[in-house]
Amino acid sequence: MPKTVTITGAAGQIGYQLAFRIASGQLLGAGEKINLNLLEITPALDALKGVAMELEDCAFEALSEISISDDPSIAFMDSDYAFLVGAKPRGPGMERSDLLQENAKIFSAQGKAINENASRDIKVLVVGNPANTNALIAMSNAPDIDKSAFTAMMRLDHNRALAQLASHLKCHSSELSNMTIWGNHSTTQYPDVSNLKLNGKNIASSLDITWVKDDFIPRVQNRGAEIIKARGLSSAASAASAAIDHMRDWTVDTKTDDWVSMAIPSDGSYGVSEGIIYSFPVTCENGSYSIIQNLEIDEFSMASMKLTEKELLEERAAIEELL
Ligand code: NAX
Repeated sequence: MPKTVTITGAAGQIGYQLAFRIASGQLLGAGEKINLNLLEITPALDALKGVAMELEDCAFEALSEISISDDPSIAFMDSDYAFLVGAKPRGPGMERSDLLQENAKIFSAQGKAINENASRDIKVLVVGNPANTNALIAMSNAPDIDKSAFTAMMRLDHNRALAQLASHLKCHSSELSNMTIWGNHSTTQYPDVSNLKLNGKNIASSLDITWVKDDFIPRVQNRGAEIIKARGLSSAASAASAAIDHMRDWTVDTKTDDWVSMAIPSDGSYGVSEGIIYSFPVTCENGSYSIIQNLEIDEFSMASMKLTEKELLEERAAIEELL
């Protein structure tokens, strides 16, 4: 039986990358057949039709069927993997609270459609911003689906941090491990190198702390803006790549001697308020993730983790009535 993969906002920048990479087998392997359900808003349906035509023209071995729709109940029908990418961007003069409200409407409708139509074992990754709070809204509107099915993307931040560290340490990012992004996918996120290893050896104490605090952390926090400045458009290929990394690691196991950063419903670990979608270091096994426990948290880290938690609590308060 083919697995069903849903992509929302599939005619957008990230969706256009994601659909082709998934259809070519980069999520589940080329031998695993998939159906692609693509969702867009009505005015983008013509563009979406073009995306579907191009997907057909690739004659991908793994791709069985493509469905395009502007109806979430069709797009989430029997969905096993859902990438929630489509979101309302911040328009001119729009306050952050307006942005939260506008997106809350989209993600509550999609949460309901997931609840009514998707596979009970669905895995949901929210990419559309504000991703963590959008995931919280979708989760709250899908009471029949296990809460652990709802996650938000921090993997781009995680990968960006590894790339910056590799460049600074003059090594390859694959030689680095045990780095964490805590909190919200926003400029308050906390990239934490307290446990960083190079080829399995802890190197945190030998890092230049001034570089970490004054260069590395702000650079990772603001990398999205740096890309926009250079490209004139926001990150798209790197975001799609990170989305596949996130979902594939969640489905297949992660390396046992490392961890990844995923925004997941907080269970209160490390004193983080329960329920908010907060990024933790996790390992994945048999399709489930678990938070790495008992890491030592110093004063600087705790203050940074609290700051990003505060922002998520404020976001939750702004859309409380939709939960
Ligand atoms: P685009 O504007 O290129 O594409 C978004 C697409 O979503 C559009 O085609 C739009 O028609 C569609 N859409 C809007 N509302 C929809 C709805 N209710 N149902 C279905 N489709 C809908 O944006 P793109 O560059 O692809 O970015 C998509 C989202 O990812 C944005 O919210 C962006 O901020 C967010 N990002 C999140 C990242 C993360 O790490 N979590 C990083 C990359 C990216 O900035």
